[in-house]
Amino acid sequence: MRLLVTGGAGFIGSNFCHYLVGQTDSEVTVLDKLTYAASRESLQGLPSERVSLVVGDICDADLVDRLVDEHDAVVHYAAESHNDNSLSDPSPFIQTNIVGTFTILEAVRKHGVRLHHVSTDEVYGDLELDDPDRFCETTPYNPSSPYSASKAGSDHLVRAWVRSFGVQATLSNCSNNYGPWQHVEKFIPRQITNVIDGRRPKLYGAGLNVRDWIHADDHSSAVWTILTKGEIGQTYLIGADGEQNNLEVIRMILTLMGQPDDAFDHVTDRAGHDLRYAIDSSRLRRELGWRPVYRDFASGLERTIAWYREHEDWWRGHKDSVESAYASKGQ
Ligand code: NAD
Ligand code: TDX
Repeated sequence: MRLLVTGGAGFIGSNFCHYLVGQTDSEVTVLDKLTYAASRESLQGLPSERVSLVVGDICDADLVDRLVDEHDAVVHYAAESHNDNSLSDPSPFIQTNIVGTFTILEAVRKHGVRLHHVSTDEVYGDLELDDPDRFCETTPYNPSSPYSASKAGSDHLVRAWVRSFGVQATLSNCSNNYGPWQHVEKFIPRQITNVIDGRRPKLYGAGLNVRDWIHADDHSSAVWTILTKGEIGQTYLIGADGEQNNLEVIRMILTLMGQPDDAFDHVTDRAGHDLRYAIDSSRLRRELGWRPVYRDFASGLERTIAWYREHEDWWRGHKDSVESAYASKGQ
């Protein structure tokens, strides 16, 4: 299969490219604008005869049209992805996440090319801590932030293009990913690199907010499963039963890194901070036979800590500017 992977130089997209090279015989073209969140290094080591990078914008209709025409399927990861940034400046979120997805939809419609659209569980809003229910494919949309609202908008566009124009698309909504190549602005890499640097980890508010963690490799295998076995027009939720509150995660990181588990700071909470995400992925498991490999969050976290220790050159250049931006907001 010749695959066009948008956002393939970002965190999850680059992990997906490594998965494709290791587990399939696909040829891959990455289309990526190389925003602050991307890195060419995340694609280093992949064979050039199977993986190539086109630097460009998913909102560039001519470029997208030409690339889509040259491929058998598009896996669409490209997005502005950080909630905190969407609170400071929503504009690029509307442009890339909504207009960019529209641009891809028009190209796959014209050329009859298969699309898999990668989305997030945040489109469903949040759950109470004691709610026995988890998100499932029929949970109503109720996004809280400009980021999650823009992703919800992109999901609605994909569904409308399936229904109105017969576009051959599937969708997935996944929970919080962790693993290598994640930008240091995000929760887990920020805290790991803080400890490496002798800074104290920063916990928003009381830290009781729950996230449902999945390793990026498991997200990749789920996307490949849906791309190859999923039913057109359907949505699949991806999750690995990894609920942890943020306080527990910071304590785990500190302990795994040999520090006292109370050596962190409480900082200003995120505006509109979603309380809890939790995914019921039973449809994906039952209908398509997918299973996560990383079942033990602590050992996945330990490997991720080791990766950030070994790849300081990769994240070092971003660290000070990320921390100054957070500090200016009291975070
Ligand atoms: P990321 O920010 O690490 O990477 C996004 C990539 O998209 C970057 O390489 C960036 O350069 C590229 N990009 C941004 N705007 C672009 C544009 N206009 N044209 C071309 N490329 C552009 O994000 P991520 O965490 O890897 O997330 C990837 C996808 O997965 C997103 O769609 C996100 O909504 C979704 N998702 C993420 C998570 C998570 O936990 N990170 C969970 C569920 C779903
Ligand atoms: O320093 C921090 N301290 C802190 O307590 C940061 C950066 C975050 N947090 C909290 C906020 C969240 O409750 O940690 C939790 C995780 O924060 P993020 O890493 O920013 O992730 P989140 O907002 O949950 O969104 C992530 O998962 C869903 C991705 O960034 C999204 O792209 C994805 O859709």
